[in-house]
Amino acid sequence: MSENLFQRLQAGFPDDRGQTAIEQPGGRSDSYAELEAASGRLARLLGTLGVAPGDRVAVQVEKSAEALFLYLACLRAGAIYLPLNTAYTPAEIAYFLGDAEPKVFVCTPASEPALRDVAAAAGVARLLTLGQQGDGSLIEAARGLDPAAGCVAAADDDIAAILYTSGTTGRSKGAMLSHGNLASNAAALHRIWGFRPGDVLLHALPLFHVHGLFVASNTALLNGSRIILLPRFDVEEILRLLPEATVFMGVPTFYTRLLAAPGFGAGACRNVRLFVSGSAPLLTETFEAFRARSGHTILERYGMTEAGMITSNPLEGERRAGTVGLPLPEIEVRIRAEDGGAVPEGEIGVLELKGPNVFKGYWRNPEKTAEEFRPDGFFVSGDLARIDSEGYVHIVGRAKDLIISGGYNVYPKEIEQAIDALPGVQESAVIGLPHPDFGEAVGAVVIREPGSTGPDAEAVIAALRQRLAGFKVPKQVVFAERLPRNAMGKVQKKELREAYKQTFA
Ligand code: MCA
Ligand code: AMP
Repeated sequence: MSENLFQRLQAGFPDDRGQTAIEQPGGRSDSYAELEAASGRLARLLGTLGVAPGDRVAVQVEKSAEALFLYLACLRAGAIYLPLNTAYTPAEIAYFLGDAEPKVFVCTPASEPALRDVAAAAGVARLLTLGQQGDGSLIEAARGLDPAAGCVAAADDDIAAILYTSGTTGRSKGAMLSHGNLASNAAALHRIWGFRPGDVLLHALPLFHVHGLFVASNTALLNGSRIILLPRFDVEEILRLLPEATVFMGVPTFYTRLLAAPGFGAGACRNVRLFVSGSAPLLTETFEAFRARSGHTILERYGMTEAGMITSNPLEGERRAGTVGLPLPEIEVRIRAEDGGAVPEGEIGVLELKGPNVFKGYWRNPEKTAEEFRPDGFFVSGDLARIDSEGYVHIVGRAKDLIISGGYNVYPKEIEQAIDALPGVQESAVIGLPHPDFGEAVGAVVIREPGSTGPDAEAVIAALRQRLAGFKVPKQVVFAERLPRNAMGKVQKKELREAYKQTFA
């Protein structure tokens, strides 16, 4: 079946469109009728701005109902939605705009002065603003437009969204996700996680990544659920609102922070039927502590930007600590050696996968796309895994040099390049170190040029802050005489991780 993702979601909206779709605590509530009308007006607006199917609409805004409506409007108009982390600096935004060439860029009213020139330099035709309270020029411009915008036809292969994901080379690549990719994943999760009438989602994840935008929002919309939309993760707010929810999704940091809150316990979870964790490894210790404290067994699942969700622990049946469960329906998963060769059953290798969820390739980067697929169409995840005798997948590490900090991915290469460019620095190695709050935190080992006395750690951090999103800036910078290398000259990051593993203990 080939249909616009919006229409597929719409098929799950409640018959009574007066029911609540989005509730913003302390703010407005919008019904499903309002969600349809608001996204319709925005879709019309995109049309009047000359946005045609396939044109990109880049968006860097705070979380709000309107941000979700804008996503839905892009689907309806056949435009490609391109969400960007609010932490990105203007220098980072310049790269994304230059690469994606969006027709429209929506930013916050507060960041507009800093981004006006950046957008103009990238040739963006229209810069609009959207504030967290639904203020800004975007909503102004859509006011009074006909809400009955309809929905353009979309084939399964038509691109619905581009999500940038960094790479081992230090350059971000835009993963092109089609209507079919997103629809199949939403339908599969909706089914296997047993979404049912009356489910209420407490939504605390950001809306610019797969987890908050597709996994959480698409499944809840497909269910016609009430979504309690929090602007950000805030423990006090979660404790206050959790009793109203039946489903909660988060990165492991959400769960460790809940466990650190004295007020958290079974009472707060009394109506919850499902806690989902993903985006980073959930420690067995967190899994067990959460079960003991709340009486709930967290359901851990595994995914990536290029493929949405890939495996999940079962809703019914055993949810095993330290595993990410079984492949989703219609998704094939296998373990291969790094060179693509076979590995004995049960042994560790690189996880490869194939299915209707797998993306269409990297935006304007066919070479990189080709590198990540095997000739028989399997996508190479870059994650090291093994599959046990009962089919449960265990993610045991990463073949790619990647740090996951509080659910955000940081590619060391990008940070190393920024450090190496600083005067007085000869080279650097960026590593992930165990961190009690973020799981892993970014650390940098810096080698100064011979005879150079600077920069010091503060200067490195201050310089990086100018260019890079805050979550990428090292939480610790140390200096060394040289980097450990193997016979091939490759930096031995494992050795460095071992040497500095107590840094945040
Ligand atoms: C914020 N900071 C961080 C992080 N977040 N540092 C390291 N890692 C982080 N994740 C820094 C800021 O730069 C700032 O530093 C200081 O912490 C306070 O910022 P604030 O925004 O107030 O922090 P927070 O509200 O405590 O945020 C922590 C958080 C957030 C709630 C865990 O990072 C978060 O929502 N993470 C979820 C990420 C996510 O959705 N991932 C899914 C990706 P300073 O003060 O020094 O400037 S999708 C994915 O991975 C795949 C597909 C999958 O499987 O889901
Ligand atoms: P992203 O590039 O943001 O899409 O992040 C995808 C990566 O997050 C995957 O390739 C994994 O390395 C990691 N990941 C996601 N879920 C899990 C999980 N449950 N356990 C371990 N790693 C995970």
